[in-house]
Amino acid sequence: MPHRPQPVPDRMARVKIVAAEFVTSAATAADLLQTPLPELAFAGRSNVGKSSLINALAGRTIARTSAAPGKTRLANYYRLQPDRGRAFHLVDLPGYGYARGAREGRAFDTLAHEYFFGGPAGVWMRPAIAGVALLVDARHPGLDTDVEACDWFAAQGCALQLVATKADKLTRADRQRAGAALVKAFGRTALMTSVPSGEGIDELWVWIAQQVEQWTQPPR
Ligand SMILES: Nc1nc2c(ncn2[C@@H]2O[C@H](COP(=O)(O)OP(=O)(O)O)[C@@H](O)[C@H]2O)c(=O)[nH]1
Ligand SMILES: [Mg+2]
Repeated sequence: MPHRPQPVPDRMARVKIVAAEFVTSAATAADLLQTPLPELAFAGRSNVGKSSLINALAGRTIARTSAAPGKTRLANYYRLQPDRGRAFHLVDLPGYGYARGAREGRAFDTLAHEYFFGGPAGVWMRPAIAGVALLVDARHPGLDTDVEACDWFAAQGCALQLVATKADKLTRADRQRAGAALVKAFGRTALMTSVPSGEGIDELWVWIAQQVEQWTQPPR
């Protein structure tokens, strides 16, 4: 089915990225950055397409992608400067749930928890977080690990966007079924995206730009 782009508000449409670069990888809480920039965190299972989506959003290759799951056990920071508005960080959180109960799942739990609550007191939500995009594979709606992650992020009270990836792999019939299954499993609508067709990229930009715009730097 050819992808028909949804209309997006003119003001936000077609964000141009004037600079995009990899900043650093954090393996432990001590490596997590403390900067004055707002952060958009990308979470999801290994191989769901986080790095590919970050490259599509950036309009260039800044994140390493891999057909073999389970490579990223780090939080990777990318700095993006849109043509309008402030610069921000995209934070690619470690993939989770590839092998249940395996080391990777625990690494996600630890680093994601520290990412959210890593302050000296260990009780505040990282003030830099402007929003979380939770990526789920459109072909596998409602996996336990994804639903658990969604509930966990929602409970932290941050702006959360559910993003379904690899929509190009669905037939028209599968697509309708997947959309309904996603709503049933997560209780929210997922934004359908595809890197090869470009579906959903502008819409995701609209959401990101809104979160970055609405974010206010917390008092120090
Ligand atoms: N067909 C299709 N493949 C995708 C899409 N996004 C990612 N992939 C593929 O899925 C694999 C994992 O992607 P990657 O971005 O490395 O996943 P990550 O582990 O979540 O960072 C790679 O082989 C990508 O080429 C998509 O939208 N459509
Ligand atoms: Mg990756």
